[in-house]
Amino acid sequence: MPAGAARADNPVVQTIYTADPAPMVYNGRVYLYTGHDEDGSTYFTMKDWRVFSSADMVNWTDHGSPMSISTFSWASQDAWAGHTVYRNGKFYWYVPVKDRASGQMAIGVGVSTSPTGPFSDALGRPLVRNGEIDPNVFIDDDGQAYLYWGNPNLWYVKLNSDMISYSGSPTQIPLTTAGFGTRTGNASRPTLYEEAPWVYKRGSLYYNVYAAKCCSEYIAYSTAPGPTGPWTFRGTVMPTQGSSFTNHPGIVDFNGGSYFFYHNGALPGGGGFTRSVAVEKFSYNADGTIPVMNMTTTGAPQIGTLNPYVRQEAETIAWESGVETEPSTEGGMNVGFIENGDYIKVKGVGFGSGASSFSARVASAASGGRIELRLGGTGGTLVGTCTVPGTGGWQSWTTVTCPVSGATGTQDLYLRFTGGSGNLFNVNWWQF
Ligand SMILES: [Ca+2]
Ligand SMILES: [Ca+2]
Repeated sequence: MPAGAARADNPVVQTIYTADPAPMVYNGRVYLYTGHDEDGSTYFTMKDWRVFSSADMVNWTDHGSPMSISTFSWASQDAWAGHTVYRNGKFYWYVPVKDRASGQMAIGVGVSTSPTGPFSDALGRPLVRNGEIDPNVFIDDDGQAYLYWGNPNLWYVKLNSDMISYSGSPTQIPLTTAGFGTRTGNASRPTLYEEAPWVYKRGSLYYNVYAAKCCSEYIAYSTAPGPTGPWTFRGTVMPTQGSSFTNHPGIVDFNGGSYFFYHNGALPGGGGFTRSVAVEKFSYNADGTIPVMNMTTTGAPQIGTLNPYVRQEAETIAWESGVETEPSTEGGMNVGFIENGDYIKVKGVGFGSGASSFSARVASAASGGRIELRLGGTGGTLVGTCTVPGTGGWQSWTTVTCPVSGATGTQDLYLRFTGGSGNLFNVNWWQF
């Protein structure tokens, strides 16, 4: 990371490349479901999906990969853009994957009783298969659920209340220029609709936000008086920006604000096949239209502060340099691949009248190192240093504790890791 990037909060995740955001609000948190571009990818080489969550929109907890291509025994590849919804105590994750038998793209459904999974195949076969992608589910006020999907067409079908079967037949939404704008120079694609529908209702108005034109894509939207139309083209949400030739929308309201998720190629090594999810906060105009937004490195403002006096996962990160995450034998994820000079930024930590000690759950198959606790930057005020010993294994966990002084008020906390060469130690969680 360049030094200036430490002040940035977009993209949301820096440990891996993420794409195709699908945010979902549940029980006081935003759960962010994404795809995962492999490092160095030169195509949409995607093998698993990822989940992150946040209560404050800036510090995001990594929940790892609770669903992959191997979840669907009938699928061969292409863990592409999905969408998760909650209904009747279960979480349903609709995803496009390649059906091995037919070679066609199809829509599968993962199901779990937890928003972070693990997810299993709800059907053992595709829910629907017509070679098109990008599923999105909307549950209307009357309880009727709709599955939308499609590229190059736009389809919907009415889901039954079990969310894994449907009534009637898949139906095309007419792609008219009145509904979806006019594309020039492509006789087979006369409207701007390209892919990635995101349908929701606000007041009495139905919105469909989608990737427009190609390539490069931008984000446009249409509105309608009902869930199946007739749609009216409303214009641009986000212009073509950000060095990825695709984009993908996801919109939620959370804690009184509205948030627009998208992706770009903003991380080092980023591009059209190595994308990263980002987020902007916005306000609807008085007439219900969506303002035009630009990609920023600032991201959304923080909601409240992070409480350092309860256990916080090490994989709860606003920004980082050099670290990665992996599944922990103690459950959830841990931070690993920590080398000298790597750091984690945790934004807006509410120390209040002051902290007196810091504990961390650590493991090291090497000889350990040190965790420097700094405020405001990697070179900021040092308020404590914890020494991590070798523990005999990368998953052999112990808790270390060290004194802290001078940590008061609300601060950006930097966990700066120091030591010798190579990987130093892992961290599962911490608490002041
Ligand atoms: Ca590293
Ligand atoms: Ca953890």
